[in-house]
Amino acid sequence: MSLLLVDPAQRDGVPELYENLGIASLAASTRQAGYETETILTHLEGWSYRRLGREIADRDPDVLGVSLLSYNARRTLRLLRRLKRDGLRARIVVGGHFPTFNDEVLLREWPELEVVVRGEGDITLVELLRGWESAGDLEGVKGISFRAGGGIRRNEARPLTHDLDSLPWPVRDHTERILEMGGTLHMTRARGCYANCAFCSIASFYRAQGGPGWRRRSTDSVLGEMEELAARYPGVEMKFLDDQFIGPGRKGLEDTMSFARAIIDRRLEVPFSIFARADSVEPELFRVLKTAGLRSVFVGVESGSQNQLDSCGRTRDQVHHGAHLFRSLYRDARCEGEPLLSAGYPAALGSPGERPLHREPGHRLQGHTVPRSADV
Ligand code: B12
Ligand code: SF4
Repeated sequence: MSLLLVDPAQRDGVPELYENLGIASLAASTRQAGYETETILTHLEGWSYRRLGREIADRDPDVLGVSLLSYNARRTLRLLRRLKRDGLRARIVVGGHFPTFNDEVLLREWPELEVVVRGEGDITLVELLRGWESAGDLEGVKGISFRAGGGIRRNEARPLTHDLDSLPWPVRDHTERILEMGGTLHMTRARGCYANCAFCSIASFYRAQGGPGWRRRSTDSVLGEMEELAARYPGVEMKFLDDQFIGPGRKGLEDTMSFARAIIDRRLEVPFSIFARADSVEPELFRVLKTAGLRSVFVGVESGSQNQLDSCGRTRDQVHHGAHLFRSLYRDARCEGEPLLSAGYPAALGSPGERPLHREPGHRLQGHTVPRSADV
């Protein structure tokens, strides 16, 4: 049974250079289970939706798996409708954040879709393919929604995969080309997040599967993959995509400290970047991480005004604490003549009650901008 996994483009025809680790993880699990899986990253190819349609039709897979986000769902669904009208034979399954929360409406309004996978798809997709292959019923496949008996059936949620080491490492079908084109090398150490910011889908996504939100791979597994990638792509920076690289509480800090020390002990010398919450910024930990190869930290600040931070469940003190520390690390780094540490400040735009920043009372974010920050 052949499977084609597709990440639809962000914008028509604009190339973007990264491996989608959701697709790459699904490809790894299904190949390990013996399926013939091909992957298309539309954004990397720079294809239009029209061209994507032609490429899917030419490949004529038995099963087409599409990853949907809110921003590209409607456009992609219209393409799938057109492909089905034109005779596409493949069974279509969709997954990702948007389908997870919209399974019923998708199945009601888009008859082209056969199954929606909710939550993590690694094991679910393999079980679904086996179910289809054996023409058995799908009632026992946890984590899927599908049409049955004239209605929509929502099977029980699949519990999260607690042992992330049990999953195969993501495939790297496109990485070589991505790097040749100047793109980014993606990595993961953990999945999920322990926080619960009002505007973010992460907590609900993983808690719908029973939690705990944050899980990590063993240090041996991560270092093994880093070593292998470093041997294949020497000197390339690895970008950890984990929603929170640092786990919850004191244990999370200690655990990250041991990970950083393990990198130093193995003399990996791999530059890397991470995402972290401002309240997990602890000076000693970040000094050791920097020695281990940390080059960049992306901190979600969301806003400079307490008004807005309230709606996200954050305090400005946490944010300022983080910003101060990065400033001092930056200065240390500059004094030592080493590579600089920089921080990014994305903002949650469009929150209820939001006002232009210059009208916000007490807005002080810009005063804390770390020099050379890429995303302020
Ligand atoms: C790294 C990242 C990026 C990177 C790389 C994008 C990428 N797709 O690789 C960059 C910076 C480019 C980026 C951009 C954007 N991102 Co982003 N990104 C992430 C982040 C932090 C990690 C993605 C990841 O690799 N996860 C790890 C893998 C293993 O998990 P996964 O992707 O969820 O896949 C699993 C399941 O979802 C499921 N699954 C997924 N697809 C499919 C398909 C099938 C057929 C099946 C069966 C299962 C299945 O199985 C997978 C394996 O378990 C996520 C947050 C997160 N934790 O996922 C946000 C996230 C995906 N991004 C988000 C957004 C909004 C965007 C942008 C639209 C932002 C913008 N305004 O431009 C763009 C869209 C770009 C794009 N083409 O994807 C939102 C999506 C929310 C939504 N409702 O759709 C997320 C969830 C963050 C959030 N909570 O707000 N992003
Ligand atoms: S800390 Fe980040 S990933 Fe976690 S819930 Fe908040 S915004 Fe989402």
